[in-house]
Amino acid sequence: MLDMRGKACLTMLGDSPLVAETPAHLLDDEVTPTARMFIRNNGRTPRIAGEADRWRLRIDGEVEQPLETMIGELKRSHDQVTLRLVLECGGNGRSFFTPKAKGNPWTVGGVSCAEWTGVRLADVLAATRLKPSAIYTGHYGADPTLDDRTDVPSLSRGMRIDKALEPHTLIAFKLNGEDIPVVHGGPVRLVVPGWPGSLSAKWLTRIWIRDREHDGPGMGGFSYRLPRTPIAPGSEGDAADMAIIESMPVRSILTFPADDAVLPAGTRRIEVRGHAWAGDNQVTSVDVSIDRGAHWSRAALHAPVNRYAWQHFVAEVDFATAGHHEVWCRATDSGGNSQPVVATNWNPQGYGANPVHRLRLFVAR
Ligand SMILES: Nc1nc2c(c(=O)[nH]1)N[C@H]1C(S)=C(S)[C@@H](COP(=O)(O)O)O[C@H]1N2
Ligand SMILES: [Mo]
Repeated sequence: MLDMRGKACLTMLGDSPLVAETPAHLLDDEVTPTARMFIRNNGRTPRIAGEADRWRLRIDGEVEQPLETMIGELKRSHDQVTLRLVLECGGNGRSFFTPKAKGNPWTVGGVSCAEWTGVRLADVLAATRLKPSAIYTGHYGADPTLDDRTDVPSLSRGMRIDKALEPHTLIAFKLNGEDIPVVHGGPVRLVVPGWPGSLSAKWLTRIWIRDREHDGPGMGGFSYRLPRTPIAPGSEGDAADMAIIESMPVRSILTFPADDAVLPAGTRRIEVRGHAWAGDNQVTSVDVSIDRGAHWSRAALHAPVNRYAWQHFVAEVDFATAGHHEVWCRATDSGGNSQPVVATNWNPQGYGANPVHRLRLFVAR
C-alpha cells in the first residue's frame, strides 16, 4: 500500500517508477479528492524549489513568436478557467487482458476526475502565432529518468494540434482549489482530458510545436498504440500496423458498495452507484446486471457538469436470495460504443481494455 503524506491508501503497482492506483470504492466522490488520485510516474519525482509563479515555460518550434515565460505572467495575461476533467492512464484496465500484457497491471483505478484550474493552452498558443506547418505538439517535463538523467526526458508525448486547441486542454496550476502537489505535476502541468493521461505532462517545462508527428519517448513502437488489424492474443504484433490512441474508450465503474462488501442478513434491495466516461464522447446510458449479463436494467445517469467530466449513475438492484452475488455495469456512449464483457483488441502493451466492471457482494444469511 502507498504510504505517502497527503495520500490515501492507494494500491501500489510499482515503486520505481512510482505507480499507484485508486481502489474503486475510494473513487465514490463526484470530485476526486487529491489524496485519492492515482499516481503514474515514468521517471523520478523531481525536487521542486522556488516560487511557483517563477516556474519557467518555453514554447518553440513552428511558431512566429517563441515564448519564454513565467507562470505568473501566464496567469496575468490569460483567462483562468476551472473545470472537472477526467484524467485516465492509457493503460487503465490492462490487467483484464488474457494473456497478461506488458506494463503496470491497472484494474480500474487509473483514473480521476478532479477540479483543475489553469489557462487554456489554446489562448497561450494563439499568442505564439502558430505557423501553418504547426501540426503536432511535443511535451517536456522536469522529471529525471529512473537512472537520474536530466538530459533526456523520461517521457515526451504529443498530440495533434486540434486537440491542443480545444478549450478544455489546460496549462494547469491548481488542483481542487490548491497548488498542485509535486507528485501530481506541480507547480505546472498540462491537463489533456479524454486522451491518454501520458499527454498531460507533469512539471511542464517546454512545448515544442512540430511540423510532424512528435517522436519523443512514448511515441513510437507499441507505446500508446492499438492494432489497426486485430492480432491474436499473446502474439508479437506488427509495429507498422499500430495507430496512436487518441480518445480513450467508454468505461463505467461501480464505486458503492465496495467490492467484496458483506451486506446484513435480510438485505434484498440496494442502491449501487458509480461514474462513467467516454474519452471525447459523452455517455448516453449505463446498464446494470445482477445475473452476469443475461439481463440488464437502465441506471439513472446524470449529465456531465462540463464536457470531459465523468457522469454519475445510480441504480437499484434486487437480490432474490442471500449469499454471493455480482453486480455488473456497462456504459454506452454517443458514438454507439459500449463496454464488452471481455477485453477486446489484445495488444502487446495492453491498452484499451474496458470490459464491464464487476462487483462481488455477499448478503449474510
Ligand atoms: N513529466 C511527466 N509527466 C507525466 C508522466 C511522467 O512520467 N512524467 N506520466 C504521465 C502519465 S503516463 C499519466 S497517466 C499521468 C498521471 O498523472 P498523475 O500522476 O498526476 O495522476 O501523468 C502523465 N504525465
Ligand atoms: Mo499513463
